Formats: sequence, C-alpha cells, structure tokens
Amino acid sequence: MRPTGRLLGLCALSVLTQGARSISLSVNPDGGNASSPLLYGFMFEDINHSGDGGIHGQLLQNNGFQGDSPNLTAYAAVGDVSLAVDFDNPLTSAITRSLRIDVPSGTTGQVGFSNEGYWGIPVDGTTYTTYFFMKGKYSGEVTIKLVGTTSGIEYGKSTLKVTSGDKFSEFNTSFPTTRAPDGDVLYTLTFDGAQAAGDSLWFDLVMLYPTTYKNRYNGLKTQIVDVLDGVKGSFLRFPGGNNLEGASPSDRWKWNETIGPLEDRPGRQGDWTYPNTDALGLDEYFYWCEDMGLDPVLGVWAGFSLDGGGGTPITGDALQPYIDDVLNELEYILGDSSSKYGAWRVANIGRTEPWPLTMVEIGNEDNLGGGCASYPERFQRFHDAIKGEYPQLRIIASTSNSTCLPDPLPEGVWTDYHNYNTPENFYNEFDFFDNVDRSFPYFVGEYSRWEIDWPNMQGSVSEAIWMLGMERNSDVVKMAAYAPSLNLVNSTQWTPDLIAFDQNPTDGVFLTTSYYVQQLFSTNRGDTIKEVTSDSDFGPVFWCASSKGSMYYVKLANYGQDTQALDVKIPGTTTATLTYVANDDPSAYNSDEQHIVSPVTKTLSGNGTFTFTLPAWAVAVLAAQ
Ligand SMILES: *[C@@H]1O[C@H](CO)[C@@H](O)[C@H](O)[C@H]1NC(C)=O
Ligand SMILES: *[C@@H]1O[C@H](CO)[C@@H](O)[C@H](O)[C@H]1NC(C)=O
Ligand SMILES: *[C@@H]1O[C@H](CO)[C@@H](O)[C@H](O)[C@H]1NC(C)=O
Ligand SMILES: *[C@@H]1O[C@H](CO)[C@@H](O)[C@H](O)[C@H]1NC(C)=O
Ligand SMILES: *[C@@H]1O[C@H](CO)[C@@H](O)[C@H](O)[C@H]1NC(C)=O
Ligand SMILES: *[C@@H]1O[C@H](CO)[C@@H](O)[C@H](O)[C@H]1NC(C)=O
Ligand SMILES: *[C@@H]1O[C@H](CO)[C@@H](O)[C@H](O)[C@H]1NC(C)=O
Ligand SMILES: *[C@H]1O[C@H](CO)[C@@H](O)[C@H](O)[C@H]1NC(C)=O
Repeated sequence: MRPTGRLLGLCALSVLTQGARSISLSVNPDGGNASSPLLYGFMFEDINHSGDGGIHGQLLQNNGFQGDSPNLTAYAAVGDVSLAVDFDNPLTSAITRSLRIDVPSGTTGQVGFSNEGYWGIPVDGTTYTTYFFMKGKYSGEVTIKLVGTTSGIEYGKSTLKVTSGDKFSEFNTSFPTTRAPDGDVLYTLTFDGAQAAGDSLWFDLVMLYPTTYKNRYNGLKTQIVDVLDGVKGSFLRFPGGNNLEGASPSDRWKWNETIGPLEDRPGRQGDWTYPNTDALGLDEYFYWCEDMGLDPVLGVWAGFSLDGGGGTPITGDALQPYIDDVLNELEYILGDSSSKYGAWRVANIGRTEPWPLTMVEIGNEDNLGGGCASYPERFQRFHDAIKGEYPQLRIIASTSNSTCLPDPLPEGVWTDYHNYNTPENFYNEFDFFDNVDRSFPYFVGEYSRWEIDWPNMQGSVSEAIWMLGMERNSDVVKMAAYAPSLNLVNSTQWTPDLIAFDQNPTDGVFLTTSYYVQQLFSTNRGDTIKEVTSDSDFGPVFWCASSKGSMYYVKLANYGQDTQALDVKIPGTTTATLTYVANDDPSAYNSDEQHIVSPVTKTLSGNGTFTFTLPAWAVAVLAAQ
C-alpha cells in the first residue's frame, strides 16, 4: 500500500498542529487488502527472569545448582547447621550438584534451610505443591513453610513423614495457603535436628509451584499468563533470541536437554547473565501455545553463537550434525509414535498427536556479529533439509538483509526484521513497509522504542506509528512482536519491556503504556485493510482502517502536544466506541511505582460520521458498526 499522504519532517510539526481545523478521514467500505490473521503476537526468551522467576510456575531460585558457577544463591541455614553446594553427591547425571546440610552433634529442634525465591515468593492463596529430593539417613517429619521474611507470619505449612537413605528419594506435598500481602516470603524446609545430629543430609531440585495456569504439572504462573493473554496475541516465538544462540556452540539452547523429567534437564548458563533451569522446556513452550491459543514459531540453532569468532559460524561438513539435530527435534515435535523421536515425546508427556508446529525460524539475527557472510549457505542447507522432510512448514530466515540471504530466496520463505529504535526514527519509518519489495514477506520478530527504563507515552505512540505502517501493509508484514515481553523488576537485563512484575501476589504485574498499545491494536483486528482518503497529510496524526464483517476499526496515533479534532466517515455505521491511551506529558510512564496511564473508552454515535478529539500523545482505536 502507498501512503495516502506525504510524510512530514519533524520540524514541520509545530506549524501543522495548531489544532485549528479538523482532520477528515473517509473510509472506503469497498475493496481492500486481506490482512494477515497472525499479525500481532509475542517474542519470548529467558531474559530478565522472564521465564525462571517469571512466567514459569516454579518459584524457588537455584534449585538445581545449575549454571557455570553454582553457589548458595537464595539459600540460608535454618538453625545451627551449615550448608554447602556438594559436587560429589549428584542427583542424576544432569543435576550434578546438591545441597549438603551438615548437622552438628548435639543439635535439637527444627533445622534445615530456607530459599528466598526469585527476589521473593508470590503466595496467592491457591493450593501450593512442593517437590524435593532427599538423601541421607533420616526417618521422621519434614516441615515446609511459607513464611513472611520480616513478619514471621505463616502463609502455608505442610508436614510430611519421610524415610530417606543412601540414595535420593523424591517427596511431594500439596497444601493450602493464604494470600501474602507482598512477595517478601521465604520457603523453609526443616527437619528434626536431633534425628540427624552428627550427620549430613542432602537435598536437591527443591521445587514450589502455586496452582498453575490450567492446573498443569510444571506449568505457568497464572498472574502473568492472564495479562499476556489480555493482549490476545496470535503467535509465540521461542526460545530466543540471543538465548537460543549460546556464548559458544556447546552453550547453545539444546532442545533435547529441555525435555523429560526435570531431574534429567541439566540447565545451562543462559545468555543473559544467569543460569536457566530449562524447566520451561520444549514441551512446556508448546503447552503454553496450546493453552493460550498461540501459533508456535520455533527458533532453531543455525551454527552461529554469540562468541564473535570462537568457533562459529559453522559451515561445510561440520554443520551437518547440527542440521541432523534440528531434524531430530522436528521429529520429536511432529513425528508419530512409530518414529524414534516421536516415541520419545509420547514417553515423556503421553501425547500421541504431534504438536501443531507450522513455522520454524533458522537462527537468530544472523546478519549481526559476523554471521552474515555464511548465512546464505547455512540458511539454504537448513531450509532444504527441513523442507525435504516437512514440506508443509513455513521457514523464516533470521534476517531480511538480502546481502545475508541466498539469491534467489527459496519460495515461501518469510524474513525476520528487527527494529529497536528511537521515537523519531519510528516516526520517520512509518512508510518503511510501503516501499519494500512486496514479493518478500516480513516477520517483524522484535521491535520497541529502546534506551529508556520504562516504556513511555512518546515511545509507545512511536511504536504505534510503526505498527500502523505494518498493519497498512499486513499483506506483506505477516507477523510482528514487541520485545522483550516480560521482566522481573528486581533483576532486569534489558529495558524497556512490555510487562514488568515483581513477586507481590496481588498487584505485582505492571502494565506499561506499550502494553496498552499492543492490547488495543491486537484486540481490535479486522481481516481487511481498507482504503482511507483524507484532506490531511500523515503526521502528527497517523491512521489505518480495517474491517471484519460489519465492524470497522480505525486506529490512530497522535504524535504531538496538540489535541486533534477528527471526523471519520464510515458509510453505513451508526455507533462506535473510541478507546485510547494518552497523556499530555510525552515522558509519562507506568512502572512498579506509579500507574498514571490507563485506557479510556467513550461511546460515540453518528450517522456514518464520528466527530471527536484525539488528546495529545495518544494511541486510539475507533471501533464502529
Ligand atoms: C493494497 O495493496 C496494494 C499494493 O499491493 C496497494 O497499492 C493498495 O493501495 C492497497 N490497498 C489498500 C486499501 O491498502
Ligand atoms: C552466585 O551465583 C549467582 C548466579 O549465577 C551469581 O549471580 C552470583 O554472582 C554468584 N555469587 C558469588 C559470590 O559468586
Ligand atoms: C523487588 O521490587 C519491588 C518493586 O520495586 C520491591 O517492592 C521489592 O521490595 C523488591 N524485592 C526485593 C527482594 O528486592
Ligand atoms: C507425589 O507423591 C506421591 C506419594 O506420596 C506419589 O504417588 C506421586 O506420584 C507423587 N507425584 C509426583 C508428581 O511426583
Ligand atoms: C542431545 O543431542 C546432542 C547432539 O546434538 C548430543 O550430543 C547430546 O548428548 C544429547 N543430549 C542428551 C541428554 O541426550
Ligand atoms: C546488510 O548487511 C551488510 C553486511 O553485514 C551490511 O553492510 C549492510 O549495511 C546491511 N544492510 C542493511 C540494510 O542493514
Ligand atoms: C442517516 O443518513 C442517511 C443518509 O445518509 C439518512 O437516509 C438517514 O435518515 C439518516 N438517519 C438518521 C437516524 O439520521
Ligand atoms: C537485565 O539484563 C541485561 C542484559 O543482561 C543487563 O544488562 C541488565 O543489567 C539487567 N538489569 C538488571 C536490573 O539486572
């Protein structure tokens, strides 16, 4: 699509936006271009504890002592005992370290350990379940408590009778909780010190889950899923992002080490400074997609790590094992129980039907850091091998830079374009997709206004302008995802993010201005992009119209300090709601400390024309029928 107006330079803003006359838009009810039904969705990788400590339901930190340099992070002794990370008493060949508790002779009373979770533990009043492995001679009671760190108030408690010996045994117990007022809660596990006096006991993979989303074993945290679900996205790209790539080939995300029993998952040193448990593994990502109605977009490792030259890119014969590994992964996902890897899936999760995978992305950002020159070869080989076995799969290249792609690009391939940018550039790039080669479909796999701590109004309006440019061109822009999606405010490696959270069980999820923009755009989707004519140029107000049946959606962004009067003509409509997020201050933001921007909805009536004003720095949707 071509813009119906001309783009103005920023310097023209003040002249144009006196607000003296209204902007007239006229939506043509006839014709239009089909819009991509997948347009808005999510990108996910474990960054800023978005997974471990975030959307994943397991609440205790460092439970398997994984990562490159395990230590006692998150643990403390309860009573007069000493704790150590033990390398000589592995739980399994995957979980190779355990927690050793030395109990001095003469000890009496309850002793054990506490775990402080990921900067707290949310106790939401649902039934909680804990699992733990224990070794060492002990026969007696073990007491689990969830207790206020400073208040000492108990929010949940369970006592179970255990007998353990010289091999690890697994125990579990479920117990009711009462909602805690904040996340300042400790998990404690204690036992009778007198019984173990003079000995050591070992614990490993101690886990704690609230009642999870859809009550799944090893499932997701409802509090976070609910707000993500509020966006009504269409797809989920996983598992990265940089976190797919690893610092070196051996540090990459390995699909076959993220499946099966949790004690068989070694975890890895993630790419964002902290260990990943991989309890949120391949099958859990697919459950996530299934439970939230998202189309999976699986990223696969393509011979390129973040090490800037230490062994990658891998090309030639050396690449073949990695191609085979991806084919094995796809067989695990798509194969039936008669196939080797399909049978492994059935054995792990009892699921005989394949996962509904339709899209695979080859690598991540292979245009950056020295990946470009070898990507034509790497991409082509992965593409051909995958299409040879699974012709139905959509293949996505990790870059849309043609220098880094095979020429010609194989039929049916989509390309991933990332855009972390300033508001000014998003403004100026409104027409970017008006001018691209239309034979070249796009997945905008990551974008957002960056270089600030919290999304703010100006940034969110600028993202909306970029999104309007995509939506106008959603015959060629197939999918788009804001990134990153989630961050734990107490340990964040990249800002801004769409949704922030802490471990407060009641109001610990913080919806940003960009969240509301994503939600507005995604929940008001037509299936056809309609022609709009106007007496005004684009800028500072931008728009895009769509329809679905008798519903019309006119999306608007006002990138400026002046309110704007609009009349929007949509033949055949009589009622409309106008929903917007706006603030006079372009630097206004929502955070963990303030919530000052919320959506506002107004009902309008008209007879084919709706007249209203758009506030300063606003993103709006007019939904009419
Ligand atoms: C439909 O797409 C074509 C380009 O492919 C463009 O010229 C036309 O303006 C678009 N129509 C609408 C209503 O966006
Ligand atoms: C302990 O491990 C954590 C997680 O890897 C790390 O952040 C922390 O710096 C380590 N602490 C020490 C004292 O090494
Ligand atoms: C985590 O951040 C929240 C929000 O800023 C704060 O209230 C809480 O005290 C922090 N928790 C820890 C353990 O630092
Ligand atoms: C929990 O423990 C009970 C025995 O107390 C056992 O039957 C059950 O399989 C365990 N559940 C899990 C998920 O390990
Ligand atoms: C996972 O697959 C790789 C081959 O890509 C293999 O080297 C590794 O041993 C496998 N790990 C497990 C746990 O099977
Ligand atoms: C494409 O990649 C090449 C090689 O890295 C780089 O020189 C060029 O600037 C890139 N083009 C665009 C449009 O980013
Ligand atoms: C709406 O406008 C149409 C013509 O555009 C007219 O026929 C009709 O009477 C109007 N209805 C109302 C309620 O004003
Ligand atoms: C969130 O992650 C990035 C990348 O590792 C890191 O630079 C940043 O410091 C983190 N933020 C916090 C608050 O830990």
